[in-house]
Parts: sequence; C-alpha cells; structure tokens
Amino acid sequence: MVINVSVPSMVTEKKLVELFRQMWVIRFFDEKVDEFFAKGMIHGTTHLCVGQEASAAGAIAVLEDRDKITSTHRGHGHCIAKGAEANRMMAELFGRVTGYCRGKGGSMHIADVEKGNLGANGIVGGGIPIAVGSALTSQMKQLGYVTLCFFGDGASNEGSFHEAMNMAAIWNLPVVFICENNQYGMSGSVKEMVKVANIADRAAAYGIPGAVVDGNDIFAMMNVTHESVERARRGEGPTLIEAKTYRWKGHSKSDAKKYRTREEEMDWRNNRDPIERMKRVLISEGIFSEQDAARIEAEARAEIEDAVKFAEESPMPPIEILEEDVYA
Ligand SMILES: Cc1ncc(C[n+]2csc(CCOP(=O)(O)OP(=O)(O)O)c2C)c(N)n1
Ligand SMILES: [Mg+2]
Repeated sequence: MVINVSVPSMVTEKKLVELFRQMWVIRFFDEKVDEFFAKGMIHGTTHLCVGQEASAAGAIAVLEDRDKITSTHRGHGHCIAKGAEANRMMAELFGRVTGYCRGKGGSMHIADVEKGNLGANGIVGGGIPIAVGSALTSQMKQLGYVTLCFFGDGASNEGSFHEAMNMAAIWNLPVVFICENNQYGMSGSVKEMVKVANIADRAAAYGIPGAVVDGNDIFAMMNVTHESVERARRGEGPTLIEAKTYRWKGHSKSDAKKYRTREEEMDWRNNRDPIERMKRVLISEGIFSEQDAARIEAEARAEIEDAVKFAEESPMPPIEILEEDVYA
C-alpha cells in the first residue's frame, strides 16, 4: 500500500486545528497522571502514551461516530480521541465516583460504549478478538460500522493476534488492525522479539494488505486509516497497519529504562515529536499562526487543570456500591 503523507483532503481545516488541540490534551493528560503518580495521589499502575499521540488522534479522526474502537493498557489517547471526557477519565484515575467506572476500575478499564469505545484492556492482545467479534456483529447484522483495533508490538506475538487476524481475514470482516509499534514490549526490544523486518509483513500470512506508516505523522496516519476503513466498509476485509512510534516515558510507573539509551530517547523527542511536526505543517500551510498554536496549547493545558480540579473535588465511591458491577 502506498501511503499518502500530504495533508488529507477528507478533513476540514477546522478539524485539523481540533486534532492539534486534541494531541495536546492527550499529552497534558498523561503528563498530569505521571505527576500525580509520583506524588502518590493516584494508585495502582498506569501506562502513558506520551509521544504516541498521533497514532491515536490521526486514526480515530477518520472514523464516523458509529464506528468502534478497542484499546489497550496504554489507552488514554485512544479514549480521548474517541470522545471521552478528560474530567471523567481523571476522576477514574483518582478513584472517584464520577469516573467512567465509578472509581472502581482505573486506567486499564476505561470504556465508553455509547461513544463506540469498547474499552481499554489490561490483557495484552485481549482487545484483538473483541474487535473481531465487534466486526462480525457489524457484518452479520449489516450495521455498516467499522472497528479499529489498537494493540502493541508485544501483543502481535500473542496467540490471540494470530487467531483473530485469520478469522477476520477469511470472513472479510470490517476491522482495521493498528499495531502501535513503540519499539518495546516492557523491556523487550522489538528487534529481538520479532524476526520479520516489519510487523505489517505478517499481513501476507493472512492474505490481507499490510502497511507500514510513520506513526508520528498524523497526516500519514489519517490517510492510511481512511483508505483501510473505506476498504473495510466496502466489505473488502481487514488491513494491518503498523504505526512506527515511540513511548517517551517508561513502560509503566516504575521503570528505570535500562534497556535503552538516553540518546535514543532524545532523538525521538527532539526530532520526531508528533505535535511539533503537526504544528510546523499547519503553520506552513497557513492554517494557523505561531500565536494560534500557543493559545491552543494553553487552552488544552487549562482543560487538564480543570479535569484535575473536577477529580479532586469529586467524592470517593460509597461503600454501598462495592458489590455492584461485578459478575460474582
Ligand atoms: C496476556 C498478558 N501477558 C503479559 C502481560 C504483562 N504486560 C503488560 S504490558 C506488556 C507489554 C506489552 O507490550 P506492547 O504490546 O508492545 O504494548 P506497549 O506496552 O509497548 O504499549 C506486558 C508483557 C499482560 N498484561 N497480559
Ligand atoms: Mg510496545
């Protein structure tokens, strides 16, 4: 598949500016979460997607409202891009009753079925069969929606990936697989964990198209996802997109990052920052000015400050709801 890296024609200039803002919201959200974990004010664990904003925002931008996503343990960006409210997400992380799971689930359980977000997932590769089930529902009931399935490079070595890919392929299901290859699964480098040059090369084994894309280029992400979603909607089956990207932070809250070098980290931060790259293009295309960009950044920062305030002011869940929402 040839990837178009130009500014996409299927989205308006207004939408592009919104996406720029959305990437800042995702970044500030996760930076705040990092800060509050360090202060001991958020408990459990979390996985931050700082540096990976473009794959979430770009891919989800080309969906229709009726389309669905499945997310991962590193899912805050996917949730925000699919329309989750930062307030309710932050409240969930703070364990407050106003959160998406009434404060009882935390980071890896945020879902918003009404908005088409079938959920984050603490099980690596767990979202992949769910996405295929969702796509099968769409096909059997002729509902016309497409499911976008996010997972990591590590997840692509799970059995669930291979089983689900094969089933989606043989039945031409309306699902688009997006592997966010951030170079590591915990401390394991993809170079040591995967024998093929690109994870997208595995698409050939299932007889479906595969595409390698610069996951830090929001325009390339939009174009390749748009083409794949349209293909799925026409009934021509799944595509495997591999978005090459990088997580700026550690795997989870405790990670000394001994498996990679400072130079490598700084190269991705300084030379391949997805937000900075989008900003430069929007300025050079005359879509906004440097001042507009700074104002939008400040607005996004304020939105996250408000989310923190909302979370801090929200009550803890009452003891009476302890046994609600459980199957046992
Ligand atoms: C089935 C399963 N095995 C192992 C784990 C522990 N685990 C959590 S995240 C992770 C790494 C996943 O790597 P990748 O899919 O590349 O996603 P990334 O963390 O890089 O976003 C592992 C092994 C788990 N949660 N579930
Ligand atoms: Mg990974």
